[in-house]
Amino acid sequence: MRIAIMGAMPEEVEPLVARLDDVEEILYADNTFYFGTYRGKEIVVAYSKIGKVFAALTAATLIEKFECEMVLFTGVAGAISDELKIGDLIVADGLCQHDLDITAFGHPHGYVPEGAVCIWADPGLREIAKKVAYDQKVEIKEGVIATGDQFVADPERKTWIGETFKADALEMEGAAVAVVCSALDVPFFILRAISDSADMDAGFDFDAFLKSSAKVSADFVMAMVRKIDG
Ligand code: OS5
Repeated sequence: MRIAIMGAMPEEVEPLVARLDDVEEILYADNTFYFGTYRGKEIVVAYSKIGKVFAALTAATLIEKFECEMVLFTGVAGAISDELKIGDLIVADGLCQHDLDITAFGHPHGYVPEGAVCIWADPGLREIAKKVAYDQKVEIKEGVIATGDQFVADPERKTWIGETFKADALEMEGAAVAVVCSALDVPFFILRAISDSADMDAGFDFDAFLKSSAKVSADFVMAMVRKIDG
C-alpha cells in the first residue's frame, strides 16, 4: 500500500518529510516528490503549491504517475465556525468549491453539470481519525470545508461561505483533491488545523500560526498512518 500525503505549502509538509526514512527526491511536473518509508509503509509526500489547480495537478500525479492508493491532505485552514480556535483540528466530511459560480444559468453555487456541490471524504479514513483522536485524547471536529482560489480575510465573505455551504472552515485546495480522487476512485482524507479566522486579522494570524498549526495537523496525520492497515 503506497500512501500519498500532500500539503499546499512547504511548512505543511516539512514535519512529514522530517519523519520519513530513506528519503529520495524525485522531480516531476515542476514539483518535488519525497519518496520514503514510515514504520515500514511506503509514503510519497509533496506540497502542491497554493490553490486548486496546483492541488489537482499534484493529486493526479500522485495517483496516476506514482501509483499511490490513497491520498491524505494535511495543512491549515481559516475557521468559519466559532467553535474552532487556533490549532484546533477539523476533518472534512464533505468538500465544496465556494468560488464555482454558474448561477447565471440557474444552478446553485458550487455546482456544475455532471459535478456535485459536495464531495464526501472516505468514511473509513474518517473513522481512523476518530480512533486516533480518542487514543490521543484530542478533540476533532467533523464538518464541511469550503475551498476557493482566495485567501479569505473578510467577515462578510466568510459568513456568506458558511451560510451557503454550511461550511465550518475554508481553505484553497481540499475540494480540488476531492474532485480528482473521487473521479479516479481513490480514497482521500482532508485534515486541517486552524491558523486564523478568515477575518480582518487573518493575514496576521496566518503568519503567526502557520508553522505551529501545520505541525499539529502533520503529527495527527502521521499517527493515522501508523493505524492504517497494509
Ligand atoms: O494554501 C493556502 C490556503 N491555506 C489555508 C488557509 C486559508 N485559505 C483561505 N483563506 C484563509 N483565511 C485561510 N487560512 C488558511 C493557506 C494558504 C494561504 S495563501 C498564503 C500565502 C502566503 C505566502 N506568500 N508567499 N509565501 C507565503 C512565501 C512562499 C515561498 C515559497 C513557497 C511558498 C510560499
